[in-house]
Amino acid sequence: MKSTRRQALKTAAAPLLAACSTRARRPNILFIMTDDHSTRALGCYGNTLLRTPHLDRLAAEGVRFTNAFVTNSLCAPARASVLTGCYSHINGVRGNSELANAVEHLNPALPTFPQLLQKAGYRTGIVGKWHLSDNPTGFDYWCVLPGQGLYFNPDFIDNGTRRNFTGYATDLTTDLALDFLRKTPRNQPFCLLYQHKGPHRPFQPAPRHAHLFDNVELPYPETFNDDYATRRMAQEAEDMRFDISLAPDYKDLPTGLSPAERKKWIYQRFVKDYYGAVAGIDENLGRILDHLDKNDLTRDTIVIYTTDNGFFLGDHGWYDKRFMYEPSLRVPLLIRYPRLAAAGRVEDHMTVNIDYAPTILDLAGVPIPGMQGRSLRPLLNGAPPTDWRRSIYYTYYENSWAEMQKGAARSDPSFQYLTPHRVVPHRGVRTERHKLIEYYGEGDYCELFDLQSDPHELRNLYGDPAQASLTAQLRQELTRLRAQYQDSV
Ligand SMILES: [Ca+2]
Repeated sequence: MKSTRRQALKTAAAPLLAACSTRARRPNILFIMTDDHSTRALGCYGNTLLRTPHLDRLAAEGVRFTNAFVTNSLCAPARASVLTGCYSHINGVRGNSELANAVEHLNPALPTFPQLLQKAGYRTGIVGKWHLSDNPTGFDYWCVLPGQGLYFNPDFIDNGTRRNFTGYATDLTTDLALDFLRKTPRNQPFCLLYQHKGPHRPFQPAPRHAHLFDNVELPYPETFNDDYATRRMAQEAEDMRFDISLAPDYKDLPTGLSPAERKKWIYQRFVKDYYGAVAGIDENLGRILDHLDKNDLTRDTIVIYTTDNGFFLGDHGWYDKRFMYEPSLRVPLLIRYPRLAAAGRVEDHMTVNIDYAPTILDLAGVPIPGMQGRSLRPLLNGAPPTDWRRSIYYTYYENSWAEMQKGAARSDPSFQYLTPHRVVPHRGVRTERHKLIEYYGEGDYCELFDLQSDPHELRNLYGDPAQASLTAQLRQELTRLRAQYQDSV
């Protein structure tokens, strides 16, 4: 009854809104998030083999961010940070909770940007990957994959009811998105979260994209044969290595290969499947952009493209994410909004995924509640303020956090279980040039990198007397950021 009345009021107000000048027009929001999309796998970020014409179009018509980072490089926590504009210790989601039977809930006291937009009269929807333990709230329409979901013939939870769909998840998610767009009244602004499962592993490209690279030997990252010298935690992370942990996944792995040949064989298969999944995303993005064009929505729709976390696509001989190292910390970020942002600009200022919620609210003209991120509006219109952040704060916990608080040792078998890929929880600070990482419970073991002279983070400088002053400065900055973000643990 209440929603019917609200709807009636919205409908009655619509002609008045339409009569306002274009300046008062509220933009539509199309927030596109994929899963584990490395910046190395987009044409507009420098990949010359994988074609991503529609992502490249967004970059050419919008702003491409070169220093976009995440708070906590993992699926569920990243999604919680995006929705709330807050770090994990504030929003309540530190890990992928299904792994530990310790379900973490999004802090209900925190508003999310879809909830606020819905209250402000937007038609809100989410389709595809959700990956939080609670059902979506703040959406007029939601149809999401349960957990990670499947690539082929997946179930979706359609406004609370589980239904099976026939087809490929990336195509189906796009069908749902287009359906939402078609059903949105022209006089009502929309906010759609269009979130793909892909390219999360195990990758399964659509059959039409499964053989794009059959006759190509893909190049290897510069750090493919990293020996992990000077980085003890990297050395311990064996469950992320192409040469150790992935072999059981490939039943058709040829016999008789040397260890080096086997590692390369697995890499080729892995990345080709990954690229195939990305090709499906790009192709489907084209369907969405076409719809905006054909319905005269392009100028008034803010399109944001990003992913939940970065990914080691062979960097350091690894797959997966979690570490604060650059390939995992860094994400693609493209924002197109013709009414505000000049086409084709490249923006180097540092952004964090807690910025998206305040940005969207700001551009929609909705007051921003106490969120920890900052609106990217001044970066979009090419007028960065002099006090823009010069450093970012990062934390990674996974599900071991509760166990660590109880005093569990890292050698405890249960603890190992609770830390998939054996990445030790850590936190750190990254400035424009340096990075300091502290590993929880590891005493005076830390890592310090000079990103200018060592962009691949191969030489840990921590403990070098020549770096004492720099280390002290970075520690001070880390302390300042922890106070700013109210992280007292
Ligand atoms: Ca992810």
